Amino acid sequence: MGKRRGAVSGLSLFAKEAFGDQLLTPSALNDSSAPPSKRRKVELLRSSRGRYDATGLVPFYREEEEVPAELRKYFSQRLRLFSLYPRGALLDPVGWFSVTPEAIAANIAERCRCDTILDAFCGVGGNAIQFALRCERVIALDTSTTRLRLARHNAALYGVADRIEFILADYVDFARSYASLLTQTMRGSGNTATDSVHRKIDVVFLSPPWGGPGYIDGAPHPEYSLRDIQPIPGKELFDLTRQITPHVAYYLPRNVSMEEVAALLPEKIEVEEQWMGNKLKAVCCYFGGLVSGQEDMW
Ligand code: MGP
Repeated sequence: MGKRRGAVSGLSLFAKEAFGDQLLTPSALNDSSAPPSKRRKVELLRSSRGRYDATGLVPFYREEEEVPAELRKYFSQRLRLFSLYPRGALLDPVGWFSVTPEAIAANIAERCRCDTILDAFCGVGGNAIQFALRCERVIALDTSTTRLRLARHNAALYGVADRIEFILADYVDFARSYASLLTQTMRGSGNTATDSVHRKIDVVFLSPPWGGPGYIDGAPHPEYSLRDIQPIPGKELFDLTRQITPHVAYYLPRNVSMEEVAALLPEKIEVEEQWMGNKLKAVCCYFGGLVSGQEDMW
């Protein structure tokens, strides 16, 4: 365990342990009821994507005129979102407004380097791809079949689809099941947090829905409250996650209430501003062994 990188091994059993028969396997993503894929004649691209190709599931925009008005601002940043966008990266509307820009995702992934990381709300895969380039195992959860398929398609463009286990699941349900499994295992074995099951997830990355692009609307600089995080309030989400691992990275709005962030934990927290050029995009809060100077917590 820990901040090492080794050879890729078979992907985890832990999701099966947590969910039992309810686990929706990656094959559930090959949804036959999904719209048929419109295959474009781009043979080189097809061969690199292979079976994960989701072309046709959502539109691939080439020109600004094709893009719905509400998405144009994001389309103009497409190369910052995915540098490989021109090779066919795909985003749905939620992906367009919430994906982490690639350089920021890479910076966060560098901080989170470890064996096994769980991306709790993977969306169209911007973070999971960068984790896969640096960690041994990535488990990516989302409740949207479409977004999981887009994430896997995008991961294939970056050559890392097979390093990520995509799971169609609600993170809150998953985390509750997993936390209860940990408690049972610890009770059964008499062990503490060093228990073997506990070691299976080193870091959890939380990039939850903030309530849409309007999170920053209103008076000049309204403060964003963690209460507005979805699907459950941000403090509850954090407390639940800390039952899985102490090492948490939490991606939050640039206008988040720092008082509320500071109140999450009586221990040291590190808040890193995430800039693109001269624009502050978001903040990432680090906990446990992800905090500089606390590496001994690993
Ligand atoms: P933004 O403020 O909507 O965009 O999102 P931008 O381009 O800074 O807008 P401008 O009009 O202020 O120039 C900034 C960043 O926040 C995006 O790049 C996303 O990474 C992230 N982001 C935005 N939303 C609405 C969400 C969200 O709901 N969840 C998560 N996890 N990230 C989001």
